[in-house]
Amino acid sequence: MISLKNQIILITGASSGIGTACARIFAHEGAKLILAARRLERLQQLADTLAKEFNIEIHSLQLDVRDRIAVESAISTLPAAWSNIDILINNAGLSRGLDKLHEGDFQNWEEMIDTNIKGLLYLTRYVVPGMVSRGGGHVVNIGSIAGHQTYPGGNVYCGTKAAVKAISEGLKQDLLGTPVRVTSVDPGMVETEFSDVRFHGDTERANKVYQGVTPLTADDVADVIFFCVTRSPHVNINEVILMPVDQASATLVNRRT
Ligand code: NDP
Ligand code: 8X3
Repeated sequence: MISLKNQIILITGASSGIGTACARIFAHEGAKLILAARRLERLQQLADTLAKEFNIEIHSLQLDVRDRIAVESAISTLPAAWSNIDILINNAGLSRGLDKLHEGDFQNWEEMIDTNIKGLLYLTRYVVPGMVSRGGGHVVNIGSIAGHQTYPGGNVYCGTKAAVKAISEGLKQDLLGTPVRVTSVDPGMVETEFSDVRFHGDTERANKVYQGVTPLTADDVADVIFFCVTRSPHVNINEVILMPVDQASATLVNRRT
């Protein structure tokens, strides 16, 4: 197992859910964290808590990953002590709506495509060259079971996560001959703000997603990501699918109520 002490880890979407859980598990190991998301206040609160609890350094970045120029500027203007990113966790992402494709909302589509695909590409494009030239690094993309199996109403979200799967595979191929590692971590149902965001704040509808099942927690996913990034440097975990015991596929869920 490799140590994460003083490793520089950039986590997108660190203000909630899986991103926050990753920040906590890496902070516990003494990593130096760059936390990125749009909600700066939340990032700062998290940074204050983790810095005090684990005595580590944290750099917060208010960033909308959909804005290519902002991503370029954020990465190119990192202070020298933060610029050699060792691990990139491409976690920022969202679903919007569950409409049939032929009734879909264009704004929802654009938000998902711009965040889940283009945002992930921008971060990768601006961070990975440094990893290649320094001779080491690891990119972890958060995909989904939705990238492997499509479900009714999932159309565009599932398409974005299928794209993440293809992009992860392509990046691994393009980095062959370098020591840079690429992993896709693809969860099933995880209870976070995900469904609240999908249903635009309709909490009652969001809560129904997790009714009668024991979903994964954000910590469960962070634990798997931690495992992937701490393997020996010659080991690349290409892809991990994890889901709750109560879930067998994107559509097959055992509900007790
Ligand atoms: P949350 O809604 O709890 O967290 C999503 C995070 O993404 C937030 O921190 C949000 O921050 C950030 N984000 C969204 N849009 C942007 C943007 N344009 N720029 C920067 N940050 C952004 O959901 P999860 O933790 O569940 O989601 C994390 C990842 O896991 C996503 O890629 C999701 O698709 C994936 N996933 C989730 C599953 C689940 O069941 N929950 C299952 C499989 C995969 P802010 O709003 O402050 O910008
Ligand atoms: C999130 C899991 O099944 O809601 O990617 O699409 S699912």
